Amino acid sequence: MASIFPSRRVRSTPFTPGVTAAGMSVCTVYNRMILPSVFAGQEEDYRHLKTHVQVWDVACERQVEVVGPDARRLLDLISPRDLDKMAMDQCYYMPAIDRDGGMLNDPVLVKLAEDRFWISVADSDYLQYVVGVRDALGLDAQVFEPDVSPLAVQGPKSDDLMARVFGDIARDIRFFRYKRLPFMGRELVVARSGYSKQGGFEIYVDGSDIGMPLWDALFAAGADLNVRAGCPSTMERVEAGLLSYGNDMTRDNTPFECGLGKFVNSPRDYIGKAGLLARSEPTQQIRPIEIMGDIPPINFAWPLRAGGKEVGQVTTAIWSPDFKTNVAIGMVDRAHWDAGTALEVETVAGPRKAVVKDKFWI
Ligand code: THG
Repeated sequence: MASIFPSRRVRSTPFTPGVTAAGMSVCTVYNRMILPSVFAGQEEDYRHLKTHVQVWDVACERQVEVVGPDARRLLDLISPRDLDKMAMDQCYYMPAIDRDGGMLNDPVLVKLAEDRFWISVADSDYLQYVVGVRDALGLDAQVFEPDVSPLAVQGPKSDDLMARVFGDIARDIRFFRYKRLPFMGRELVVARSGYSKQGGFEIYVDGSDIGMPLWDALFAAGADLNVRAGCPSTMERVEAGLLSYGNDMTRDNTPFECGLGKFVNSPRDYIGKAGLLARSEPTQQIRPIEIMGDIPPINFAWPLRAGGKEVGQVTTAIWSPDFKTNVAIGMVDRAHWDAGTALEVETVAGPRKAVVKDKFWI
């Protein structure tokens, strides 16, 4: 495959010199920004993530900042999740929907002040939707993309590495909460969160200029912890059932179909509430799927069949070194979604036997 032609349209990140020097061998584009995909090798990266600690350039998780007198009103209009109990130091996984309940994004919402939020978006132009709602209603809030780039520290030794750079106080951060911790004279939002189930943190690096200094500080402090550059691992995130917008769900799906119904609890009259609640009994839903035999890489949805009839699609599939089988995420029709149901998946390399699992692997 060819490499990416350099241009201003495909953005580098504050950490690009770091990931380049660390041997990024494959990358993708996410929110029009470079996202590393592989360093030493998919399986080696996965094993290292589960054993040591990695630093991830996830600057492509861009922030949509909403600030001003009507910031909370704007959030209440677009959030199906009840924000009333959201604490000042809290992060919420939040389905973002249109008026019909179709998923537009699945961001992490960060509450910075009563009148100031970051929407940490997945790969879609959600900022434009938020601007559209604000402008249609004439709300008094600014909506923009600040110079803030998340850097994730993930893996079982994350607490040890973070304590060395930010002090033992980092160990006290609770899941999906954050503290403001100083680095080079700036207060950075440091949350216990991240796109893996190996434990870890996300540092919202406020100002590109301190990106490489922070990168270098983490690597200098973690040499004996075997810290390495890493990136979200498809193997690990499918084992964990972490969803990828654009892969596992699109605007064609509701949060209920994605198993995100527990995040639909706002008592308010948000945009799309009626449309969404009318679809609260889904006829298809995301399921863990095991696939037998050798499978090729997946770059489009593979049809799932039962008795020759299409009953869903596999949206992500990959070999799991730990479970020694192919793990997958699929969208499956109700009549076939029970655990234990035998299906056939039409891969590009031919049909394979598959089975619906009762839960994800980790
Ligand atoms: N971190 C931040 N921003 C992000 C992502 C992230 N933006 C893009 C993308 N990832 C958004 N998607 C997800 C998907 C899953 C999770 C976070 C963001 C996640 N889910 C946990 C789970 O499903 O077990 C926890 C959910 C919960 O209990 O609240 O972490 O990774 N900053």
